[in-house]
Amino acid sequence: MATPLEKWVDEQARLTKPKKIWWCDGSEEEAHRLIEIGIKEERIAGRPIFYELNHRTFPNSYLHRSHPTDVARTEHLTYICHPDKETAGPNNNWMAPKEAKRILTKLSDGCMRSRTMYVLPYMMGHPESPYAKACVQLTDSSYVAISMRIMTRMGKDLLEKIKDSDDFVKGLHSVGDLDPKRRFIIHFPEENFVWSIGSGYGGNALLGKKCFSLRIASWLGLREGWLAEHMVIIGIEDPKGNITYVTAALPSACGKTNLAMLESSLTGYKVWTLGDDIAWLNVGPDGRLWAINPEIGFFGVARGTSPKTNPNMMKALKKEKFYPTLFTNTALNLDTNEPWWEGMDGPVPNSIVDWQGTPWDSSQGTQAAHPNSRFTVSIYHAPTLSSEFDNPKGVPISAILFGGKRMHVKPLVVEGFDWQNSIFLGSRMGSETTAAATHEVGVVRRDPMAMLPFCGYNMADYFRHWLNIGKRLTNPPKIFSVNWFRTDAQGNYLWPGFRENIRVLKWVVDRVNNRVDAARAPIGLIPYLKDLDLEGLNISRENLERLFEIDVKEWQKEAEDIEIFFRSFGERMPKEIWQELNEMKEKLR
Ligand code: GTP
Ligand code: SPV
Ligand code: MN
Repeated sequence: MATPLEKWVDEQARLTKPKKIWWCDGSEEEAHRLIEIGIKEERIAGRPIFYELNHRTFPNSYLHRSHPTDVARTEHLTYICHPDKETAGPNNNWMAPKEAKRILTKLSDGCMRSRTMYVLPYMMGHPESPYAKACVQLTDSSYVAISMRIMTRMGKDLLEKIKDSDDFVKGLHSVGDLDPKRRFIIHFPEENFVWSIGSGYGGNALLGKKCFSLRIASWLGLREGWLAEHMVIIGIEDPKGNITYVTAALPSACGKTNLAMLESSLTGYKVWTLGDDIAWLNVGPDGRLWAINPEIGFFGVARGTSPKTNPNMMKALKKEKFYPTLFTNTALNLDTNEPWWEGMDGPVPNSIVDWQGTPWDSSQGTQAAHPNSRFTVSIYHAPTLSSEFDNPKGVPISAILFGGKRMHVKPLVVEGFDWQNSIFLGSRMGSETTAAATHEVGVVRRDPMAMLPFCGYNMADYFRHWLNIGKRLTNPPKIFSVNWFRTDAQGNYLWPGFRENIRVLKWVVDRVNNRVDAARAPIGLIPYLKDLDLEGLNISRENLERLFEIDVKEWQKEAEDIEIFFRSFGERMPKEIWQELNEMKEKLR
């Protein structure tokens, strides 16, 4: 008798018609075999999947070049198919599930012909964690199979676990013909099912990541009483050796990976890494919020990563290792066979091909590495990995940061007055769009809790859910907004950022431990400058004051924009959030 899993795989194979089915066991030998296939056999649009890089300087590393139209998440092709549109909300694209299946069935008919279907059994979360979830993804891309092995706990043990059960999250993925006109990333939350066709790019194709661990998981969290969030998890160690655990939500390409691996500029302080992209938050029996990272890898932005901005990531990328590391759409230094990108530091090498393999020189005025070029690397290679990383229970969270990329308006750091006010603070976040998704870059859009593209249901219900979670927390974390990106009139960043962000984290830890007071402003609690540790930092008094300036006119405009956004949710928007907005407007008057 076939198990539900075998039956499901068989059905998908009858539709997609692969030449062969390969059940992956997650072993090291298998990873090497898949890389070999990607170098020598498999082709996408006539090109190899992988090119071997210089293993002396970048051990076990491979370059992948994607189709030029397939370089970022495509939010306009991403749908959440609840039975009714209202449940998906104005924050999501919606199609009736039946209609979506009709379209996808047609597109998928024979889509794996002459290709291999890889069956990937994997776990999001530590297998012993009560919060972990079992999943299976089918894909016809060896790049996706290898990436999933780096990013998730993949292995055949899971098949033992699933056995006769139907309780696993399903993902069906095919690169199709990579034509954006035939590209869809479609979620069926009621069925724990994601169906993606036409893209091989990270967030579109590694279905354990944004598709399951945020969009589907956020919906599971609503029903089961927990939260799936676009968050970093870090431990901040102080000079006495005490560790405070903090999560931080920042939109895509706004600094999570950098924050997660921050190398402190303050002596005695150290940041330990637990995650750089996704956190699942549960209310513990102690009334605290506990966080696990369901992933075990980084899919990080390459451009701008350097020994100066993120020395710990550079070490992870260059580490001697058995897990392969992938570079996607970076440039290549032909003299050394090393990956290269803008912002890597040092002189520009002489002989470069760009992310598409075309000869490049800096006078051309084009980009050598794609702005959204990325690396895929195991978290176990991070020199800053927390000793709690594999703790199935996770870590207790004392503070949550909500951030965004704002050249204007937003102070460096602001604390919410209380839980309700803090949920308003999270819901009013906005950020400039980045190259992580295909849209115009640099436009401010509302991005509550950095979850706009990832919340698998109506965001009004999501705000209500956050409010409800607060009622169950007897010892809630404090909540802050942060903005590393405020600029002066010339467009220069006012705050040095990166390793200096530890100074903001230190203030956060001091607030958590009630060591310092804060000033009451209309928009929240602001640090007294005397409480910020600025020892050894070269920053003018003027810049510092501008970092915390609250321009009433700008904020009134901001409030209008927030109001327009909230109105889009109609009657569903919690009245508590409206009340907070109205109070803020009153105070700004
Ligand atoms: P996703 O992987 O897309 O979710 O993004 P992420 O939030 O992990 O982004 P990442 O840390 O890779 O940030 C990428 C961009 O933010 C790069 O352009 C960095 O240079 C920039 N960045 C990160 N931290 C800082 C900072 O403190 N100050 C400034 N000015 N830029 C920063
Ligand atoms: C993001 O875009 O927020 C990422 C990269 O972390 S992706 O996996 O493509 O979603
Ligand atoms: Mn992300």
